[in-house]
Amino acid sequence: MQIGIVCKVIDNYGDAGFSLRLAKALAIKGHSVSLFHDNLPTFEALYPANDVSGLQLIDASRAEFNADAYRLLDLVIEPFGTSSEQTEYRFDLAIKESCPATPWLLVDYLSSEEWVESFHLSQSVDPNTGRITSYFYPGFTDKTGGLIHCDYPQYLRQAKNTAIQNTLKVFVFAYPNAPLLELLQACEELNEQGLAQIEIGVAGKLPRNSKFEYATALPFCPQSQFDGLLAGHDVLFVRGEDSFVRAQLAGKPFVWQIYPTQDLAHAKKLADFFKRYSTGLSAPCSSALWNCWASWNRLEECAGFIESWQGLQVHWTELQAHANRWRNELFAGPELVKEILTWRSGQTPTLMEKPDL
Ligand code: TRH
Repeated sequence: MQIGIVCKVIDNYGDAGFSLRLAKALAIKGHSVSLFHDNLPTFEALYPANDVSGLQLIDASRAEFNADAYRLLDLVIEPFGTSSEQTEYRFDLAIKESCPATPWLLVDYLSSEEWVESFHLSQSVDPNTGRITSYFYPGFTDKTGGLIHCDYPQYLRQAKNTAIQNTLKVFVFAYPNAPLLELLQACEELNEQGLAQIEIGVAGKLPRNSKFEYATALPFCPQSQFDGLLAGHDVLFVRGEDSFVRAQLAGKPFVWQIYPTQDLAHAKKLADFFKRYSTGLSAPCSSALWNCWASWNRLEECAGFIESWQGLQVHWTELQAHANRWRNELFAGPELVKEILTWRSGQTPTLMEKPDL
């Protein structure tokens, strides 16, 4: 098939990171994929090699972009519905106009809230044009679209994650409002008191004017190396959506910093996911982990981060075993790329239908 992916980059790396992962996976399955975007520097950071055959990145913010050249698309995927007024270039509208009969699939943000099951694969009709948009919800249950895991490297999938020994290697990818300084100070103290041996790798910069013997600033790596980077650590502080999923596929204990929203909806989403994830943990371990997540996200009415982090140190063995179980469940669960292709195969064929669908 010829597949278009419409990616508007609102902020950070998540929109681009998810779209790129999806595009690469579809191209590797033999489809011809055009990834339309409006932020070249972000894609250059994530995908400097530009080496997946069948995948073409198209900067649709350039004046010479001509949507008419893409009339033959068999499917258009729009991750996150980012084609809203939030963004400047409405190339999504131009593509919509160019291929009016092509199935249009809007892939929403990942959530473990229950309502996503009933909205998954629902449709809406534009009253002006009659155009149908279908809605796809990634998720953690069989009634959702699942997660992208077909691209998880085989050599890492086979690696056994055993109990953490000697040095605890911590990876941190966080938003600027996270209590990073507290984490660094707490680890420094634990190390100096001989209570632990912790090393920390921070994606991005270390706090200004700080000197931490055990912490290193990590440069941004291409997305193709990201799973390897995570697998080289024992505990993962991740954020947003894509790194959050990859930490789970890595099968490591993790602390999730959710993308904060002004209406504070993120607090409920964090709690909903935690409830699902923590099932099967002992009560003391679950409560220690939640304290750490809540304080890392600076939720109201939670203990300080230093105290929470110290409280977590006795639980690594249980958390590691749990992370392995959870990862196996995810690998056995629905796979997003496959789900999208299955859905597309059930759609009314367009005039341009290709036999290889
Ligand atoms: O960058 P993010 O905070 O993205 C966010 C979220 O997706 C959020 O939900 C969304 O609303 C907002 O963007 C617009 O975090 P996320 O989702 O983990 O995306 C980061 C991507 O960057 C992911 O694909 C992994 C990749 N990455 C690398 O390839 N190399 C690196 O060194 C690092 C740190 C990340």
